[in-house]
Amino acid sequence: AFSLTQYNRHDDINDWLDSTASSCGSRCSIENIGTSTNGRTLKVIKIGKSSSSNSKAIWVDAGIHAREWISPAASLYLIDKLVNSYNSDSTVRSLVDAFDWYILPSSNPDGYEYSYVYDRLWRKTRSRNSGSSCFGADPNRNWDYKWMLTGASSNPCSDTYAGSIAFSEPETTAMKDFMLSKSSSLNMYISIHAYGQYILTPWGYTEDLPSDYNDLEYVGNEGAAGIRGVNGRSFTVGSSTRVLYAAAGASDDWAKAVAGIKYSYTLELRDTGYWGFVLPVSQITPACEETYAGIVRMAQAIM
Ligand code: 0X9
Ligand code: ZN
Repeated sequence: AFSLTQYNRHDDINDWLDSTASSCGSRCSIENIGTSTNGRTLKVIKIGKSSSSNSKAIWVDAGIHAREWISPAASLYLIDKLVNSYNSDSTVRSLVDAFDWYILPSSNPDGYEYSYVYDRLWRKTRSRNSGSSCFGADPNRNWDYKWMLTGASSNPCSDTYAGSIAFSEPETTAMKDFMLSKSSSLNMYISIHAYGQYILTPWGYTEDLPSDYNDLEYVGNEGAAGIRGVNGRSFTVGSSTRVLYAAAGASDDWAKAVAGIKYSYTLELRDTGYWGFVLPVSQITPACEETYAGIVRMAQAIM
């Protein structure tokens, strides 16, 4: 059964998205943006002032990497807040009135279910690779911007296998097609991952910084301040290459360079390695609360 305080199965997440959207009336709608390799539906919930379109929009995806279970959980908490606190919370009301929110909580459902049932530390998708007995590509090395330039592998058995070609995976293809269809309104891209406690900006393919890096850093610092205010956790703000490592073909670089979304971020949620990917259930709520506060501050900063 679905619960915001547990790690949920993919089908339960999608059922909850449908029921949440129908309970929120004209402020919400559901779009099925594609199908995973093994036939699971990629469901985006749109939350905004009305069924008509806002001129500004924010995209949030979660669960690109299968084992990072806190990521879908944090996106569901965000959805619950935006939908169910609209009438009681003036912050929520202003954010829903100002932006269309497009949120995809389960971006790699085959990998997520595989990590749930067979291998807790599975990272990639579950597509077949011709000529190899290893499955899957890294959906965060599969995007068509500087694809395979650095920090990615051409070995299908590697955890950072970039795929046979860019957008070889139906999951990344569905995401990019949808994002391109909304790109004129999207102002911010947020991809939720774990772990390490970072707010990462482009670029991940080079040590060079984007020309508007100061703007991205300012909004990132606002997010980190929002997070710190909840439980005191420190998140490091900086470009992926400079504060983490170089890795090309990731969604954030594509969102900025190709879709033209100025404010593009990868959030690496808690912790810093004690539990790592296997974050205990007891930390779901505090992690979701701090992530929510960070995203609120980032959205307010670009309003
Ligand atoms: O390596 C990744 O894909 C991300 N870290 S994770 O531990 N969740 O796998 C970081 C991606 C940062 N962005 C770029 N390198 N462009
Ligand atoms: Zn990740």
